[in-house]
Amino acid sequence: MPGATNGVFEMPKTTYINAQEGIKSWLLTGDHKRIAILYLISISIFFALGGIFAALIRIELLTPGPDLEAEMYNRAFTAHGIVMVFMFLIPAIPAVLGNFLLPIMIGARDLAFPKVNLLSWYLYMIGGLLTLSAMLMGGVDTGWTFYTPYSTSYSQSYVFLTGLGIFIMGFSSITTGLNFVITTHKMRAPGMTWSRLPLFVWSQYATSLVMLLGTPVIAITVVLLAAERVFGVGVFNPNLGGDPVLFQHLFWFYSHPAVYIMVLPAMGVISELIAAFSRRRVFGYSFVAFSSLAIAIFGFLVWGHHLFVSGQSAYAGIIFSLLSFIVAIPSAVKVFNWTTTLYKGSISYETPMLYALAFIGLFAIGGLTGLFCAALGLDVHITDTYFIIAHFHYVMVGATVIAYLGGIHYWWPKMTGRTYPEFWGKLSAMLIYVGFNLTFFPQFILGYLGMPRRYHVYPPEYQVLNVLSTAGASVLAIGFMMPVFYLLWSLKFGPVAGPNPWGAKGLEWETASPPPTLNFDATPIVTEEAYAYDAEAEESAYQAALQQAKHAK
Ligand code: HEM
Ligand SMILES: [Cu+2]
Repeated sequence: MPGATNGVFEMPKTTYINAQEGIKSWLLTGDHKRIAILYLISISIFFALGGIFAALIRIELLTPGPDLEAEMYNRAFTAHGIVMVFMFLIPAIPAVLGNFLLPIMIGARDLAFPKVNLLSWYLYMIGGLLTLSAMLMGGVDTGWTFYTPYSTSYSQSYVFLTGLGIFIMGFSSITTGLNFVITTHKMRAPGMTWSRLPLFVWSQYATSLVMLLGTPVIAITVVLLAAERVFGVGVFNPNLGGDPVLFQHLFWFYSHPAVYIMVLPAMGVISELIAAFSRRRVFGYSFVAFSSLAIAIFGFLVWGHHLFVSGQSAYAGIIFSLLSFIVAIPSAVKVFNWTTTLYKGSISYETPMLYALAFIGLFAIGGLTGLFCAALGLDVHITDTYFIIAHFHYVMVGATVIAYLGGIHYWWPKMTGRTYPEFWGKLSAMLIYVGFNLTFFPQFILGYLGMPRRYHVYPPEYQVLNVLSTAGASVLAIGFMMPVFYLLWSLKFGPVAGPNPWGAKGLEWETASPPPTLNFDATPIVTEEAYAYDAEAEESAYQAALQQAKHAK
């Protein structure tokens, strides 16, 4: 609302939101900020849908006996996995926060190819709606991993249509990656050198490389799957002369790097939050920046740790085990650097910071249990159990979703021009933290005790832990729903934020909230390092000393 005021700040008159009016101006926009909002809306809807499938799973597992039919259960967990991975986790941070912030953070007016950016949203929607229509027609029962030959020769479900949807969404990921890489190379403002880039931009850059190099592999894998399923071309089915393990290699050659597509942007968000709320430059900036690239590169060398029990050679197993330990090092470097940044920082505990601190703890658990899985001998016992489920939920929810929400809360005032009520923000962050741990920690124990994944019935001795998990999921669901209400409320009633409500560093805080269509009134010229909080603190200490000296005279 132009002209609205909270007594301190006024809403800017023209912003990217009201620059043009009507639905059409949104659906045909080239503005990266508007496209980010389109993604935000669609991704939130898909997240809710994935949540409904999760609820079905947790309700089934509340009791040892069957509630749903086995067939139905298979379709529910498959739908949950596909929606959450391909329609939420992979696009979430890059497409919403990356789209909105990357150009602003480097001082550019937009991405390099605004129309391609819009195209990538359409590809995402077309692919997503195809996948969704397959679900409405009856869904898929293969699991999100589509293992062959079941998926190509036996499954009676909508594998092809779902695969087509994922194939198309893949191109959305590729075009976004391309846009980000070129924008980061070509469109930085004067003075915005590589060593001054915010760490969020570095992480988006590394993620984009993985998107560009990895996604074509999943695309071709889906094509091969379709060729075998539809035309009977023997690629994966041994009866037709194919090799089923080949599918696992191809699938994980993409899908392991894909877990870094999900977590690298999250790490980028956390670097921003930790710096802003401890008022310090991120410790070891260049280590944090380069560890993103290291993760992107090493992430391509460890896919075989998903094949430890597939019959791959023992030597391959040993090497993949070793390499998997190595890929954890750059992640550990980041955790070390964030923790060190907190040391002697002047920390404040606003909502986004609660998410950042939650991230550090939960990602540590997720990453360390990754090492359990990476240990060849141990993984033979825990593979395909609830231990794996717990591991990857700690990283995908505990890290990625938490960072996404932290980022949404941090940049919400920038995106909308208004602030939300801190009390509700903090309360929901805490409910999410408690609910999340209650849901997923018991699953480590269940898996260690031998409960396999993907079954709809289980022996009664597993029930107590499953009840805890379902109870936790209910708390988690409430925590996730709360922001929908208070964020929507804030759009109309929230106090006007002003350009820099957190007093944070970074070009995005130097322009209006919400920003104008071209982001800045004049191209910014960058003269300082990223997160120059220390310089500011030194300057004010110097000024204070000067004042004192004057008084002493
Ligand atoms: C710290 C480094 C990590 C290591 C060493 C690691 C290791 C592993 C290993 C060895 C497995 C296979 C276990 C099995 O199936 O028997 C696994 C599964 C998995 N991990 Fe991780 N992981 C790490 C980080 C992550 C991250 C950051 C994510 C996601 C953001 C992730 C997501 C997954 C998923 C989705 C699966 C299981 C997929 C499935 O079978 O459905 N991991 N991890
Ligand atoms: Cu992996």
